Amino acid sequence: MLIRNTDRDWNHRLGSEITPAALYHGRRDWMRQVAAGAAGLGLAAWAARDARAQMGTARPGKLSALPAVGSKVAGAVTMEKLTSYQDASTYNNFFEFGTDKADPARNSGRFQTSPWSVSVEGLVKQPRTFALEDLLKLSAQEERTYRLRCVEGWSMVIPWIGYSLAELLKRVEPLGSAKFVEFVTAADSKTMPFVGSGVLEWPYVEGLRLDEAMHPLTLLSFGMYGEILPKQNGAPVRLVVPWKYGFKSSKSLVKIRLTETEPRTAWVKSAPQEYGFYSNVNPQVDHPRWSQASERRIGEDGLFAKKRKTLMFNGYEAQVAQMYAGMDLKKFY
Ligand SMILES: Nc1nc2c(c(=O)[nH]1)N[C@H]1C(S)=C(S)[C@@H](COP(=O)(O)O)O[C@H]1N2
Ligand SMILES: [Mo]
Repeated sequence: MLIRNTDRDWNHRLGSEITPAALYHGRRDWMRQVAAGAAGLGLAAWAARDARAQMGTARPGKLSALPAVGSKVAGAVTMEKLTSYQDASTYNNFFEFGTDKADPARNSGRFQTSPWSVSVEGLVKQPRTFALEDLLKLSAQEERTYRLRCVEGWSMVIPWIGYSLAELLKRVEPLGSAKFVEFVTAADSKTMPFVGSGVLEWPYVEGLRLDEAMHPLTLLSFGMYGEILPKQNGAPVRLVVPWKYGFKSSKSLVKIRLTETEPRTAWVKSAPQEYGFYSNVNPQVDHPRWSQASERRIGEDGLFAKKRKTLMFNGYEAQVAQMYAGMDLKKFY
């Protein structure tokens, strides 16, 4: 998967700034007060956001739809130190905007995220197209701090904002014949410079089994660090599936389709021998070209920083292992 895990990549990050946790939590307290007093969802901020640059320092604006407390979903909170906002918004994979980690922040400025809608279709009783404004209000938003482990061997800890995808799927009433969910993402060659390139087949398509999609940890996310998602992180709405390799977390979603057969995902199409449909984080199953036993946490990449051991299901084993009982995880990787 376009691997560029060279030392060069890591060395330029040595000087990266770390957002002090206290600062972040102070901001959240402030937002809590704002949220308590505000009836709306801060839609003005969405409109204003497009006017700003996306170069890491410019922020997309507040997302005033936070809950009073953290997540109610088991496993959605971790005590681990947060990755800095700066790192999380400038070291990205979003191949529609380029293959370098810095490309998505650099090249996504022209991408339009408003107006936006997501159609939910296929094997459902109530197919429907949701305007972003309606999606935002569909369910109470929670803050969930998840680890995200990229298949390339790095990880981050990010406080996402959103609600379980299950809340949306329940509204459209899946039919008994639905077994999988396909996620189709934006592919606008006018504003996404690598759409049309041979890097992948476009649009970027991912998929989950229906029970995985309905699992409470599977998050439909609109924001991070108390703010609207930056474009490079998948604005205006993306998935976060924390027990799977990062590429399963599709960004800038436009269509969700329930199907009977396993969706043909972009990575399975481009390199089936390297990427399986399941792609659960698994330190015991090597990628054909490298080990998955350990990872580097972004922001801890000093010369003497130790690698961390990668955890089974990225540390979410207690919550998700049951879904794979009896499956040979070496075969269904
Ligand atoms: N549409 C789309 N979604 C995508 C990708 C992509 O190239 N296109 N890259 C994936 C990969 S490989 C990873 S690791 C995560 C990275 O998410 P982040 O940049 O918010 O950390 O997004 C995933 N979602
Ligand atoms: Mo990734």
